[in-house]
Amino acid sequence: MGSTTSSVVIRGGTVVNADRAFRADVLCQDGLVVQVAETVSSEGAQVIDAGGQLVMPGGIDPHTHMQLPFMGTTTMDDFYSGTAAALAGGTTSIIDFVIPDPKEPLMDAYRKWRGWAEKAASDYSFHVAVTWWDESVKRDMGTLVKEEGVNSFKHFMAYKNAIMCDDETLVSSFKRSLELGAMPTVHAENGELVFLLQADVKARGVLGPEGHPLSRPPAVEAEAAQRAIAIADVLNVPIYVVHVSCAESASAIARARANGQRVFGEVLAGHLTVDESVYRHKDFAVAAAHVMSPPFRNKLNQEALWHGLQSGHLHTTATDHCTFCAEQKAAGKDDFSKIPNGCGGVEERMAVIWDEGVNTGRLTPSEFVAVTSANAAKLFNIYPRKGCVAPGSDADLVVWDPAGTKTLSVKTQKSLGDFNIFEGRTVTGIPTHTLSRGRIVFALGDLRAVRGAGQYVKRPPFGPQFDALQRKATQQAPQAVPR
Ligand code: URQ
Ligand code: ZN
Ligand code: ZN
Repeated sequence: MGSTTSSVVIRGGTVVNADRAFRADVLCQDGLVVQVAETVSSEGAQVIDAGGQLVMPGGIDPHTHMQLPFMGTTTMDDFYSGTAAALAGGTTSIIDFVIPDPKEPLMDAYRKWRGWAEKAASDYSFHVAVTWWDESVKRDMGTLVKEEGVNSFKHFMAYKNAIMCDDETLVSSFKRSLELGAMPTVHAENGELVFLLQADVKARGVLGPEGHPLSRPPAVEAEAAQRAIAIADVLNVPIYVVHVSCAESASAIARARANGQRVFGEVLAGHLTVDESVYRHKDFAVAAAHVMSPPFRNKLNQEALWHGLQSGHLHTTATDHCTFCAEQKAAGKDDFSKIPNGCGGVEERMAVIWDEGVNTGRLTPSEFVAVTSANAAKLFNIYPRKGCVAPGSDADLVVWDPAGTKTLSVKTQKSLGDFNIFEGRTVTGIPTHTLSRGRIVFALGDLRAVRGAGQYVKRPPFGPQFDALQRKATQQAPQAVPR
């Protein structure tokens, strides 16, 4: 079966979208879904037998870092290897991050990252981080929204003396995001507290990876989440909190949403399944391999995160795929605060969420589609082009065998990382075929990712929906009191 063709028919499967599941064949032509019906003509088409399987929108991972220069090194996966790994796991789009150095013009950083991503095998898009502020940043945000199809801006509230932004930047950038119809997003950890706690933990002689979670307790995340939510509330701008890892942050989001505030939350597959015991592993390399921020938490937090997804207070799942090898992690062998932060997962996310979510009854197949694809497409304004199996949508599809099994391992992963945080986990429910804009890029274990075949996905601003918010924001502005 060749890897490219203008026509593919997926026959005999059950289509699962975020709103419903139904028996249908799918005809793809020239990169698009053209027909979804009980039977479709397969004249001149390649045919995939999906009998007994599900046909779902390809996964969208809204949080990856391919080829990221960070903490003095650069991740193992670049935009080709990372997106190839994604396709092998049924994820067909990533939203990565442009992260300007402080004082680096946003447009310069954006052009740099766009160059790096030309090798991508899957479609991709970028959140752009606002890591500093002046009028040129405000101007570049406008250019990015109006000309480059960026509709989300990231803010790191952690990583002091590096990419952390202060409240002035948060307020200025959130306000600008509302003006532009763009979604502000945050990495919510109080970087000042982390900095102090890191010094405190080391002063007590704890220098190994077990010190990492001690310096970033849930309260440090919850404070930042609540602060970002409060700033967004006052400015009346929506906000998306990335990698929500603890019950406290999930509760803060649920409270804000119950008050009618537009707050959205993302959960990593890792935080749903891996716990803080990994940091006490006797082997430095294993403990260090799990150093990411926010850290893996006490197991009790996992049920709170699942409840967030089930209740609709948390909306997307992601991976924060950011792979550093043992040699890179060893930079922190004498000081945990120097271990490059990041773990993999872009290939495993879909199967892990299916196994832990659907097989346990926490999520229906449609809810699985919502949290692995459709909600990210809606929140970042590319639905139903992405995140849906319907005529006119991109033919980004995954054929899913709910009875198939696989043991996840670094030995078989496509990522160039040398560790797998899901090592040894046997999952039931795996992709058998992945189509990227109608091209068969993964078939029965055979990966046919094509370097450079991925396209940059422009994401339009949230014009009309945001207009009402802007009106409310101005109405709330204090009226001049007549003297
Ligand atoms: O903080 C992030 O999201 C980036 C730098 C990846 N690393 C991590 O530990 N999460
Ligand atoms: Zn982060
Ligand atoms: Zn990240």
